[in-house]
Amino acid sequence: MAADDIDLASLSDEDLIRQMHDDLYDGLADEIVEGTRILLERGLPPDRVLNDALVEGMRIVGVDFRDGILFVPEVLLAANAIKAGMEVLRPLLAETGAERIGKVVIGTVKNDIHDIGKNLVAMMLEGAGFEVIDLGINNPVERYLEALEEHEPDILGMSALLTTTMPYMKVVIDALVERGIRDRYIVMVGGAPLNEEFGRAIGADAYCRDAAVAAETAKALVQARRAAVA
Ligand code: B1M
Repeated sequence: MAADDIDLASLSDEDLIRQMHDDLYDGLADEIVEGTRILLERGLPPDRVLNDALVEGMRIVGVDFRDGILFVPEVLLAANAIKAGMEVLRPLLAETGAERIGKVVIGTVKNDIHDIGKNLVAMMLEGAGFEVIDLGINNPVERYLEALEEHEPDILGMSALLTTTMPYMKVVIDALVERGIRDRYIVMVGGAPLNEEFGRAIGADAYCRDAAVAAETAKALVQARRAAVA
């Protein structure tokens, strides 16, 4: 049974989604897992559960975090709760019958520990048929370079959620240029404070506003590159 003895299974889809926003806000991971399972059992598509229940709930948390109503400890609990829900969705979002179509190295940049969006992007890329090497958070340029050398991916993906850390993406791209290896990789960037213009300005191949766009863009760019060398 959920918080305050609310029987989540008795709620309509809309009420359950609203309740999940509250539960995410309160950092109630068990309730988020239960709500996610109920919505899936009722036949809601995983991307709808993800966007309407989980990501929208986190957006609401973000607003109150910005306004000083919520603080880091509460937001950490909300982050744990959304991650618990994402784990239920993972096999559905990352499942693919398709052959591997390419390899991606992805990570959040140095001094940035936000990983929820990056994890979603990684899941959707797996679902689109990519092998994903996830470097986690707080990656210095050296870590990206090592991983590129070790894994020889088609794509380098970088995520940043802070206006103070997004410029670091250019540090990484400049390092690729300096070493004469920029053209070996498709560079994709994303994260809430970025936009198309920023992506262009730092020399990325693509800025992607969300995980679904990232998966589509990755497929299109890898196919275009293969076609160009064929
Ligand atoms: Co942070 N935080 N946070 N935070 N946090 C933001 C980003 C902030 C906007 C909140 C706010 O003020 N409204 C603000 C940044 C302001 C700014 O830079 N202008 C902020 C701040 C200030 C901070 C701290 C500095 C707070 C402090 O300590 N005083 C601190 C910094 C820590 C650090 O990194 N050094 C901090 C800490 C934290 C927590 C640890 C508490 C927690 C992170 C937990 C975790 O990730 N494990 C946290 C959280 C959760 C948030 C908010 C509330 C939610 C972020 C999130 O997960 N969104 C966030 C507010 C917000 O963004 N509205 C906020 C859900 C996720 C699905 O979306 O990450 O945007 P998002 O990812 C999307 C797209 O952006 C895109 O696809 C994803 C899925 O569709 N995408 C890509 C992302 N990466 C991509 C890569 C791609 C392609 C697409 O290609 C490679």
